[in-house]
Amino acid sequence: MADDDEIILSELPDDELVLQMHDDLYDGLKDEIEEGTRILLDRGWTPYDVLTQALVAGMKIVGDDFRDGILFVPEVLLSANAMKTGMTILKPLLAETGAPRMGKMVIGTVKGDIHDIGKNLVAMMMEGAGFEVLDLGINNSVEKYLDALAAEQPDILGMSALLTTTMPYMKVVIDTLKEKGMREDYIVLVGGAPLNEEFGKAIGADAYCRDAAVAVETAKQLVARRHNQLNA
Ligand code: B1M
Repeated sequence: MADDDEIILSELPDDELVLQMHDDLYDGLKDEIEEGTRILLDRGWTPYDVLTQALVAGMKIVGDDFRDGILFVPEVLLSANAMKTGMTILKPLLAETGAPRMGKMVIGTVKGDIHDIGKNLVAMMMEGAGFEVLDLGINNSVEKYLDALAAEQPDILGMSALLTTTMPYMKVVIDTLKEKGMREDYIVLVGGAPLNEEFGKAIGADAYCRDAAVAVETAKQLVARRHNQLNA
């Protein structure tokens, strides 16, 4: 029998369940995040709403308290793992939209940086929008990006950086593409919390993407523009 004060997630109304999931994410409770994610989906929530309202919004609270020195790396790692459990459930559903093939993207987090939640989210949403995505993971050197570009010939190169110390590496990659005369072969999109529009322009990217939804919209627009130019 359950303790008197044990919270039964399935008995909570939607708004309270979402708040409880924020708490559970904060506490790094993987099983509860998995259960909450499934409950919301069973109640007819779209995968996108579960992702943004329950998981991403919860991770924002974790991020704020990490910044303010209230949470530390081990706790944030647990939250990140709980978040990934929820994302694993949502991934096939987001990819299942039956959208027509839009193009191909190679994406990875830059060298020196191991943050991958935002990058994974972008990859998931791009797949959901009909893009084929090759995810290079974290800590990618310029050589790794170049090898993947040569092997995959994508329309888009996506790079993610979450640290002010690693974001300049994006310029190293773009400059190398320029040196090799390959820059115009790809649309280069960049993103990550410390970046902004100005930085994206300064390093020579085609666009800075504030979030995963913007990444999808920008990718669609730039790929369409490129196809029109090639067919003109
Ligand atoms: Co780190 N960390 N962390 N961390 N961490 C930040 C980034 C930080 C801002 C926290 C803080 O102090 N406020 C800070 C960076 C400060 C700075 O440089 N300005 C920081 C630090 C300092 C560090 C360490 C140095 C801590 C230490 O060891 N002392 C260390 C660095 C390790 C390394 O990389 N070498 C470190 C480690 C970690 C963990 C391992 C504990 C964990 C990562 C786990 C993982 O990713 N598997 C972690 C986490 C979780 C965070 C925070 C709390 C959350 C990041 C996250 O997942 N956000 C973060 C605080 C914050 O960002 N406010 C922080 C949720 C995610 C959905 O958002 O990643 O922004 P985000 O992605 C968004 C957009 O940015 C955009 O779309 C995404 C979805 O909408 N986007 C793209 C991202 N990439 C894109 C690529 C695109 C397009 C859009 O390509 C086209």
